[in-house]
Amino acid sequence: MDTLKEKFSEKALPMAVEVKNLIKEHGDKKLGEYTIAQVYQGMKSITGLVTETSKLDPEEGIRFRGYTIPELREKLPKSVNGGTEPLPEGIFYLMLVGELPTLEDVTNVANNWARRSIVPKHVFDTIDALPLSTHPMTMFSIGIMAMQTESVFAAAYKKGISKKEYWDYTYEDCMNLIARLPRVAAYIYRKKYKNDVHIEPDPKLDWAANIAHMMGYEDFNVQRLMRMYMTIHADHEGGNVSAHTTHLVGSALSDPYLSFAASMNGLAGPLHGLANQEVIAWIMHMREQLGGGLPTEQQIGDFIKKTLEDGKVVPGYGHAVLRKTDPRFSAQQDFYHRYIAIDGKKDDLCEIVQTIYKVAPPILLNTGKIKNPWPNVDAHSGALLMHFGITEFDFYTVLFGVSRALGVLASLVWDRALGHPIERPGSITTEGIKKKIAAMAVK
Ligand code: HAX
Repeated sequence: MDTLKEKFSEKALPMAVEVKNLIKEHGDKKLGEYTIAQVYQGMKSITGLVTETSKLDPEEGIRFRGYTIPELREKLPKSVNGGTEPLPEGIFYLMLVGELPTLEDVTNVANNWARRSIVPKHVFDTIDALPLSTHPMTMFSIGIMAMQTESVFAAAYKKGISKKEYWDYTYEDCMNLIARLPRVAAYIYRKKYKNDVHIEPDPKLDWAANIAHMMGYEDFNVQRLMRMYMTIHADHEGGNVSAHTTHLVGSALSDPYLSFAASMNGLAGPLHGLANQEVIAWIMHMREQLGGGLPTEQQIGDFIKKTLEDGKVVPGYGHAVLRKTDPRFSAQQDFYHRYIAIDGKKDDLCEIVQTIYKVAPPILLNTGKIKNPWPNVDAHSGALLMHFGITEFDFYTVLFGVSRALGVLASLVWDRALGHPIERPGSITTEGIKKKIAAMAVK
């Protein structure tokens, strides 16, 4: 058994017993009540899931196992080659076992993933069979599905295994999948945008730096960005579409490949992960309409108002849970000011992102209906990638997906270890709701 798996089993297996007892002793206690509006409007704020890896506070933002993003940028181990941003191997370790890793722990995870990183040829052949015009997220999801042939969980289940062993095979699948995703993502990138000329992984590089390398970017600042990007996008508690889908599909004992591919189809929606591509498309459209150059505050304000008048959403703004500026947005702003906007240098697109941040919130607030007028993670990420020459913005959600694997797959291993059952919430018809309202009026 590898050291991480051993450490996980030492934590998770006693906790599985504890959770069973907790349900037995306290299972009938109430956690809350909910309203008709919540049932119609996406179950917002109804606590209906247990997720161990992270917790989202509406005012403060995400905490991974209790640590905020600024704390993690400081405390997680960095690359020994002059790294200043956390290695994503570290946040995976933290989410999986609940402890801050040492540099040695992180190196062990990196070596573990490197050993598992070979992608079978038929996965590339499957992607190659798609028209080049296929959206990168569709290619990504199909690539993950093609890899399902490798599922050790599915193979073991077919042979017949005890429930007690589910987590073990799930762990193997999740580790293999995380190890292989960078290669699949980079393959899609090079196939679509770089004449189908591919770059082999560099065994000396860490997981995130290897993504940059295989995409064709060797600049140290791109490695730095990729490490931060992969860390901050990793998890956002359990109810968001990608995390919840992994959990839901996994609850049917679908293996991690099936569960994760399903979640990527959710991440590909414009109200979720695709918003990072939409933000850049929206800004480009605005600049095009204005004939190029740096738009003024007034022009940006007018464009936001026009977007709203046209019945469209302003991408990168709003959130189903957050009610303040997303700390993932602030981390990226900090990255811009720390590494790009130095010695009098400026980046036009990043500057526009800062101006939108000034102008958009009061306009959105003024609509009287948007609950969160502040930027989310997607408002900034594309501008940083564009700065470093990664201009193919319909690819951005794939990068988000590679990072999101860290959180949702760590959670899936926990789901299997804690023996979470199949998910099956109840539903009601509008007729049924009307009857309940009538009955309440009589009382
Ligand atoms: N622009 C215009 N209208 C918006 C808006 C925005 N940025 N955010 C919310 N609204 C609207 C909603 O569409 C809704 O309108 P209707 O009543 O006419 O249906 C109303 O305001 C109330 O919505 P809400 O309660 O504030 O927001 P929701 O929880 O329903 O939705 C969303 C949250 C993130 C989907 C929403 O804010 C949105 O569409 N934002 C733009 C897209 C985006 O940036 N998505 C990425 C979110 C973060 C993420 O998951 N990243 O992966």
